[in-house]
Amino acid sequence: MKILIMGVDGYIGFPLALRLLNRGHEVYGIDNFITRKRVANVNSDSALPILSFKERNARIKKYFGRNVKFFYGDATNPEFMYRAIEKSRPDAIVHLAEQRSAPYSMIGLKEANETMVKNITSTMNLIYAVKDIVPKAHILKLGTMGEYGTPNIDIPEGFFEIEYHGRKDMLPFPKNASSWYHWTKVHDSNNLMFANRLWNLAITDVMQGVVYGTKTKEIADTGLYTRFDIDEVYGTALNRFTAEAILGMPMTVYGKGGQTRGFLSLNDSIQCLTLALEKPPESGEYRVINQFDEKYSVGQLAEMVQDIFKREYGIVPDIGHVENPRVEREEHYYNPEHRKLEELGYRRTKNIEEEVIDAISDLSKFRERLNSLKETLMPRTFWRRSSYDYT
Ligand code: USQ
Repeated sequence: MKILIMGVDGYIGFPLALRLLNRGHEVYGIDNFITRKRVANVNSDSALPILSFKERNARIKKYFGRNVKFFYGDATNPEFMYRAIEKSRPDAIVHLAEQRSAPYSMIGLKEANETMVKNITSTMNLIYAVKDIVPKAHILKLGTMGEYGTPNIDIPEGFFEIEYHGRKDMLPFPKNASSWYHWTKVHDSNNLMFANRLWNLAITDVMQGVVYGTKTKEIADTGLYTRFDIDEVYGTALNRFTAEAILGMPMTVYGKGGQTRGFLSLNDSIQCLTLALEKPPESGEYRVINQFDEKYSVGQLAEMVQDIFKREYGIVPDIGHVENPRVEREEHYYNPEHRKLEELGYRRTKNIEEEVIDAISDLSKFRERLNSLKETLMPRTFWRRSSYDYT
């Protein structure tokens, strides 16, 4: 299959390219390296060293015999998107090219607007370019489990049957996100659903949980590492806890720590995306997949990291309960369904503890680098303080 990955330089995009090449697909990629710039702007960097994309692509050639056919450009530029789709004429496009940090979107009005405009525009550009150039292509769009929020009832995969005043219908499950970033994904989902109704586009909207880990089976040497962010803006819960414990710093559990989410290892996220590509929806179908493996509260994850350190290294890292910078429920019901991936053939590769041990081993090779990121760990982006910065 010919597959175009938007955001091929990112945490998920890069290892996805390796997997797809490994499975014999022809891989095209788009990126404008904005994540590298945005992370540098908050005085941070990937905790694992990563090469420039040019160097990475040379390394890919060495291991896979072929490399990614790369287009440098911005997915929010419609001319660029049309050109890239026209030149690649893909069978499927994976859209991973959005601003992906909830805290970044909550820094202030500038960042909120940037996230709104860029995320929604890139998806609209993709929709129109596919409709006009390759209307049979499969759009695989990365949404988030955070679109649903934390309702006090079970969460279905996209749609549910509801009865109201004696009549029934199958309707989209109500969305209730808790950052501007997560709301952009809700708006994208609405736009994709409508595009499907208008033009019969084949779409998979992936509601992905929080991804953790450093490894996939194709990451054969340090030159193929994917980025790994641990700062308060770009790092996510379990990856941050792992790095904090290595550094001997208290793990930053926000508030009561009862916030429960769906989690998935990087390797299994790549497995799921590959399955969705190789088993596409019917022509004209809008398919929603809840993509996570197991649910945990952040408090449980910190305890798990603590147990691993105690057992494997005889060290007991602290769990620090810090003031929660976010506006979210800290204790709540959480029961999302996730059957579709198993129906497609998904099976977990390693358990969560094995993945964390692998991550500790990778990160420990770069202690100095980790040390240099210490200052970026404590939360500084407080949801309620978000405002317009005049400077
Ligand atoms: N949290 C902590 N301590 C930390 C970091 C986070 O307790 O040091 C808590 C947060 O308060 C939140 C939960 O962990 O309750 C998840 O936060 P996160 O930063 O790990 O993940 P989130 O902001 O939700 O966003 C991440 C990705 C995003 C993706 C989303 C999937 O950055 O791109 O869409 O996970 S999900 O959470 O299922 O919506």
